[in-house]
Amino acid sequence: MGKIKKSALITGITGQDGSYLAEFLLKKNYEVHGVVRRVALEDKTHRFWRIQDILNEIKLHSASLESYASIIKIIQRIQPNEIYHLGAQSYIDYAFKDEFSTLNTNINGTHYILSAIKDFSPKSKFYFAGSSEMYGKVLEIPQTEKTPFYPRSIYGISKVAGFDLTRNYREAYNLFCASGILFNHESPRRGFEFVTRKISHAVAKIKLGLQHKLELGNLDSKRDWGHAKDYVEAMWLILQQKKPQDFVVATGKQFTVRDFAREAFNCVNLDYKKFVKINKEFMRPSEVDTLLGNPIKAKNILKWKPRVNFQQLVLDMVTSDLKIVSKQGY
Ligand code: NDP
Ligand code: GDR
Repeated sequence: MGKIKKSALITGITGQDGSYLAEFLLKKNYEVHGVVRRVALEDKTHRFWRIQDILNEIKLHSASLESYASIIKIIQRIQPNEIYHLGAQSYIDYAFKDEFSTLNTNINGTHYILSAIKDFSPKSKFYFAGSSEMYGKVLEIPQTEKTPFYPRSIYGISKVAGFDLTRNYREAYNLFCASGILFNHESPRRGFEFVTRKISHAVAKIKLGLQHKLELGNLDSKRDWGHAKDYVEAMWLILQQKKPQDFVVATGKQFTVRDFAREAFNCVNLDYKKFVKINKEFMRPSEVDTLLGNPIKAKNILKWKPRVNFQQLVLDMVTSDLKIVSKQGY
């Protein structure tokens, strides 16, 4: 008799991380389930671009993170071994513009899933997508699992609440609930609204003569950037531990937005200074100036380390966008 397959449920499976995680788990022979919004099911071509190649291998369920009833139904029916809660309103600039729905989706969505696990599937292991944005106006450099949080946006506040809920369900109900505190991670599948993809996509268009300038906000902001493919492996490792614990997942190296732009333009032998213009519209009301993680705990306990460095990440994104723009013309 063959080994029984492990099952995993991913919220946010249509997003950058969800799509890489689904591929990673399929390779490990998991039965992969994904939660998607009903609107996504109605517009598969646009909404499923990241999971197009694996659509036949995964099972999709429509539910809303705003509806406890819809979440219960899925968790009760599947009783997955592992639940990766990645679904969230994740774009910080947008969170400033629509605070209420960001809080509603990110906090209630997390609470609904935890509560459904407690009542209907207490053996499911739960992963929460925590974020370096929780450190916000950093109180220590570099940031570790012990650094206090000081969020600077509604998004950051919602993630601190999700992190606290996760810890509370772990401690109060003895469930396997753990958070990864992931620093920025990017890839050719990054959404176009985030600064790295905005840059790599613009570089491709400028190189091909389809765009002439790139408008950005704060070029001095510093981030610890890794590759999403490496980071989804850390999520899985966190749920393979004997006991649930929280981990910082980062590269331990820091670069500015300017460095990213310089490197991306260098990939196509252009000078970023000739194309990048500052537009105050892209500045935030309260900025997170600097983020730098210390991934030593992940290194020692999870035996995890990033494989892709900053230069390789930038090259991967620019190369991919050059191919896409050459083919599609935009
Ligand atoms: P994306 O923005 O690429 O994906 C977000 C996912 O959440 C999408 O599948 C989206 O679905 C879904 N979603 C958004 N709002 C709702 C909603 N109201 N109801 C149901 N689903 C919803 O994010 P990433 O893949 O980059 O990030 C994954 C998670 O990790 C997020 O929680 C993010 O906050 C967190 N994180 C990300 C980091 C990063 O650098 N990438 C760093 C630290 C944390 P749809 O396609 O239908 O819009
Ligand atoms: P971030 O990512 O806010 O760190 O959140 P983003 O790429 O949006 O911003 C990074 C930094 O770049 C500066 N910046 C600009 N940002 C955007 N989007 N557009 C611009 O034109 C621009 N110019 C400068 C920003 O001010 C900021 O300092 C990401 C998300 O994935 C979150 O969900 C996740 O939790 C964190 O990373 C860790």
